[in-house]
Amino acid sequence: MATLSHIIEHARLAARSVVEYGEGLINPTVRLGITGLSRAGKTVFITALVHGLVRNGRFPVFDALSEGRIVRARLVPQPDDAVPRFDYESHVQALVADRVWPESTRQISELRLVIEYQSRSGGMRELVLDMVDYPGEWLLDLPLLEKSFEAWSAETVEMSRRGPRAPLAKAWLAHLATLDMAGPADESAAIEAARLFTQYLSACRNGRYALSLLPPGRFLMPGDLGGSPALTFAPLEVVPDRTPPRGSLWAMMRRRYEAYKDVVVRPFFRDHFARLDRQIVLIDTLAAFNAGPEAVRDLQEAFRSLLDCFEIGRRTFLSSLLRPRADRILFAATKADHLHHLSHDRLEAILRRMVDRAIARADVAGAAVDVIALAAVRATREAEVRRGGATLPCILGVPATGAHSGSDNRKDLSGQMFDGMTEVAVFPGELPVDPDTLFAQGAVPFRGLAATTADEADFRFVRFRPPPLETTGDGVPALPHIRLDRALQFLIGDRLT
Ligand SMILES: Nc1nc2c(ncn2[C@@H]2O[C@H](COP(=O)(O)OP(=O)(O)OP(=O)(O)O)[C@@H](O)[C@H]2O)c(=O)[nH]1
Ligand SMILES: [Mg+2]
Repeated sequence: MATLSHIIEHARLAARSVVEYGEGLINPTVRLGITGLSRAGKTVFITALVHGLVRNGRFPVFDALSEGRIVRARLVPQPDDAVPRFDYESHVQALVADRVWPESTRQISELRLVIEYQSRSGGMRELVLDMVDYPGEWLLDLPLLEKSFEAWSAETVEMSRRGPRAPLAKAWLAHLATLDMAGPADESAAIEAARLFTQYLSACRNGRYALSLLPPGRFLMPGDLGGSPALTFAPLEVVPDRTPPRGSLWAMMRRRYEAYKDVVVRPFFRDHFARLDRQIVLIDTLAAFNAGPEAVRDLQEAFRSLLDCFEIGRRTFLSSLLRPRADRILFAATKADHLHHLSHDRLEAILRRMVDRAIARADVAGAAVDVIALAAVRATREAEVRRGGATLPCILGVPATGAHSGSDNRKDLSGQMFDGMTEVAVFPGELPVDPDTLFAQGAVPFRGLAATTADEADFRFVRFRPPPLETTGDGVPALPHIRLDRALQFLIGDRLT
C-alpha cells in the first residue's frame, strides 16, 4: 500500500529524473554504479579505471581507446555539492607511488570524469561519467527495507545458531536470553545488546570466516552515526505476528530499527541506487574460498537476497525505488590475478552460478548482462614451478606485510610472515571445474581456514603488494590489469561510438 511518504518519495524521484534527463540531452551522462560488499575492490577499481582513462592506459579491448578516438579524459567538478569528492589523487599516490592498497572506505564519495572523443562519424563529442564510491557494508542494508523488525530478528537469531556462526554468537545470545522484551524499555540493556551484536558481526567478517550476510551495515561501518539511537538496537527473540506492549524494550528496539531504515538506509539507496544507468557488481569470491565452503555459500546467499531486491516488474515501493534504469549489468569476480589464467574461466563459471537468478531476471527485463573475472590491478605474474615430477601453474608476486593497512581484516591470511620486498611463487590451488559441487546442500567440497590451519587449507590467496607501473608499447607507464578493458567496453563502449 502506498503511504504518504512513499508518494512523496516517488514524486521526488520523478522530478529529479526529469531534471537529469534534460541535462543528459545536453551532456550525455552515464552514472555508473560500482557495487560490492566490503573489500570487494570498489575503490581500487575506480582508481585503476580513472588512472587508465586519463593516462591512456593499456586497454586493447576498449574500442574507443584502441581505435585512437579518445582525445582525452579529465576530471571535472562533480554534480552533487553535498557529497565528498572521491580522493582520486591520494588513492593513486598510495597505489602507484607507495605501492600500498587504499584504506577501507568510510564515507560515500563521488567523482566525475569527462571523456572527449571522436565519434565514428568523425564529430567531436563528450561523455560524462559519474562514479560513486561507498563503504561496501552499507549494501547489506538493501534487503532490510522490506523486512519488519520481527522478521529480521527471527532470521538473524536463527542464522546465528547455525554453522560457523554459532560459536561466534555465544556471548550475544547469552545476553539475549537475559532480556525481558515485554518489560520496560531499558537503555543500558539496549546499549549492551547492540555492543555484543556488533562484536558478533565483526567476528563473522574476520578473514578467517569471511562471512558476508551481516546486516545492518552501519554497525560495522557507522559513518558519522556511531553511538546514535538509530544504531543502538539489536535483534530480539520476539513473536512475529504480535505487536509490542507500549513502552517495552521490544517497542523501543522496533522503533529504532524503523528509524535506521528511514533515516539511514532509504536515503542512501534513493540518492545513490535509484539514479544508476549502468552497474558493475564486484564480488570477491576468493576471500570466501580462503575461508571455506560455508563462506562461499554465505556469499551466494548474500547476493541472492541483495539481487532479489532489484526485482523487476514487481509493483512494490522498493522495486520502483530501485528498479534499475540500468540497462547493462556486469557481474565481476575481482582479484583474478590471484589465480593462474587457467582458472579464470572456472572463476567466471562459479560467479555465473552465484548470480544465476539475477541474470535470469535481468534477461527478462531486457537488460544486457555479462559475467567476467577481472583484476583492476594485476599484482602478480605467472610461472610454472616444477615440484617432484609435476609442473604446477603458480603465480609470482610480492606479498604485503599487512602492517601498513591496519583496517584490513583480511591481512596475513596465510598465517605466514612476509617482508614486503621479496617476490615469492605461490600455488593458489585450482578451482573446481563444476560449480555445482560447491553449492550442493551439506557438501564439504574443500577445506578452508574456518575449519583448518593455513597449511591444510586447499586454497591459498596471499595478499600481494600493488605492482610497479609497466610501460606500454608506446612508452606510457600504466598499471597492469586483467580484463579491465573488457569491462570498460561492456559498460560504456556503446556510448562512445
Ligand atoms: N591483487 C589484487 N588485489 C586487489 C584488487 N582489488 C582489490 N584488491 C585487494 O582488496 C582489498 C580491498 O579493495 P578495495 O578497493 O579497498 O575494496 P572496497 O570494495 O573499496 O572495500 P570497502 O571500501 O571496505 O567497501 C585491497 O586492499 C587489496 O588488498 C586487484 O585488482 N588485485
Ligand atoms: Mg572502498
